[in-house]
Amino acid sequence: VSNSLFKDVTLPTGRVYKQPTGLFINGQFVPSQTGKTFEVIDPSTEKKIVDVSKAGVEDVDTAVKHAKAAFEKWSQEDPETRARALFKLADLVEENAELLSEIETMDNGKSLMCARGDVALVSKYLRSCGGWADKLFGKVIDTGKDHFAYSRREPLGVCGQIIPWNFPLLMWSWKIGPALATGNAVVLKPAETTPLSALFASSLCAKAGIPAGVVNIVPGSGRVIGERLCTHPDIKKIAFTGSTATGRTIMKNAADTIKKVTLELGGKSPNIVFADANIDKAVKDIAYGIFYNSGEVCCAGSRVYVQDSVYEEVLAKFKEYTETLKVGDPFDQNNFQGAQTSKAQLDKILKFVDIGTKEGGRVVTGGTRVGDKGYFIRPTIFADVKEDMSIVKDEIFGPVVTVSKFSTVDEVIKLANNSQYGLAAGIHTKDISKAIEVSNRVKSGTIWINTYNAFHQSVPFGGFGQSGIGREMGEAALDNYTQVKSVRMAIDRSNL
Ligand code: TXE
Repeated sequence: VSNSLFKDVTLPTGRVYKQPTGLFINGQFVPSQTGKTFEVIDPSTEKKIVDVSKAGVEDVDTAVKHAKAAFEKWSQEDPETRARALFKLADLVEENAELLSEIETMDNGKSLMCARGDVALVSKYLRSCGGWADKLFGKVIDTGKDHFAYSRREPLGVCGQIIPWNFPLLMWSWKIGPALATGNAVVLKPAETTPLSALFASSLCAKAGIPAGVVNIVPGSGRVIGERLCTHPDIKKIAFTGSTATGRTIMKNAADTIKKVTLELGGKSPNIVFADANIDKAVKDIAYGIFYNSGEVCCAGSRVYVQDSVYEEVLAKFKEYTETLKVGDPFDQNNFQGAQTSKAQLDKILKFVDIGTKEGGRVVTGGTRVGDKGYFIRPTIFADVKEDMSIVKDEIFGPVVTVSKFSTVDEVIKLANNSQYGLAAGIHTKDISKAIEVSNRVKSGTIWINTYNAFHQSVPFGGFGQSGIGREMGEAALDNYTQVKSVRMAIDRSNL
């Protein structure tokens, strides 16, 4: 290990820490074989934080080789050993929670409040996965008196995992947690813009008792090493979170080796406010639904539908509340919203605002960049939108929401389902029957009633339609990382 791969980084809080900047392969931080690196930028200041080693195809191949060897032992460990390691890793994340939150805020631009929420869920989720490790049950199957039949759940092998930049550490935990609990080994690629928290957190693996080679982290290009993960013959499964477009490419690339594929993709989630809702609470929920994490949330409630009799009231209150949300330095706790993650994302969002205006949408508030240093944008509300406008159809992935009117339950269900996506939906009403009826008929993987973005480590999350395949968190996540083996034995009565 080269100590030069651990760099002193000063966080905006003044705290100095050692950031691992190498590839994490077989329990060691190592430079890439080509020696190549890439810059990691702080999106709030546009300044370079550090250079990180850039993995190439050959580094992925090395990581897979070690992961394959490590899998042979790890998959044979007692479930209790795997549980203990995940519990310990959860404890270590908790012990380092403030540091990890600060790293995440610096690297992603999200407010410190958001980052703290993420890190809290990371440790809860890892602990929850530890709890599942010794609860992988098969079934005894009655196939008649002449045989004994049962099923068992076995791990897949080496899993390739590709994660995005909006929740870098949380996605690291959603990926490695269930994979390790079920006895797999992983090679994980963080997003190019946000590799720091996953590298730091993975450095805690050895202390947690996770053997070298079980977790490998390879920062680098999606098109180069992301593709290698999808085509490598020794990788048995790909788990991906990111855009629907890249999800399609991943499925195609994984096809030749018939990899198991799970995908958590984009969304354009409807958030429905009925006239009988607690309006003041609903207004806060729809604001939180879209502006939380600077709108960089796959399940963001980006299409708000308001019942006609309260439309004007909700719109006025939504505007008023939104204008109280401060944008700026994510380390300043008066600010609700930090920076967008990258220049590319900022430009994409501003382009959508421009398109929305040209299409005839009315900007009720926001729509502009804040300052000229750092990728900050004001929370933006569009009204007077039509269903066929691209700002209503396409995922913007920023703090931009459209508000439209509806009158009946049937109408709003039709509007809600008018999307290729189906990740989440929100329903705000005091009427229980209405809430249940609408939640049954809206086609999405998660429904939040009188709340939004309300994640829990035990509740499965994933998409209908083009929002994805498979479910993360809860018991459902175990299915992504296990395969069923059936055993049937003849009963020999000749010696009885
Ligand atoms: O996403 P990509 P990008 C959406 C969001 C955003 C848009 C573009 O709308 O504006 O996608 O963001 C890796 N083979 N979401 O370009 O490409 C890449 O390196 C294998 C929604 O950043 O999906 C990164 O690690 N991997 C989403 C990861 O895929 C490839 C979160 C995600 O990048 C690859 C992120 C390839 N060919 C973006 N190309 C959500 N649903 O949460 C790229 N990657």
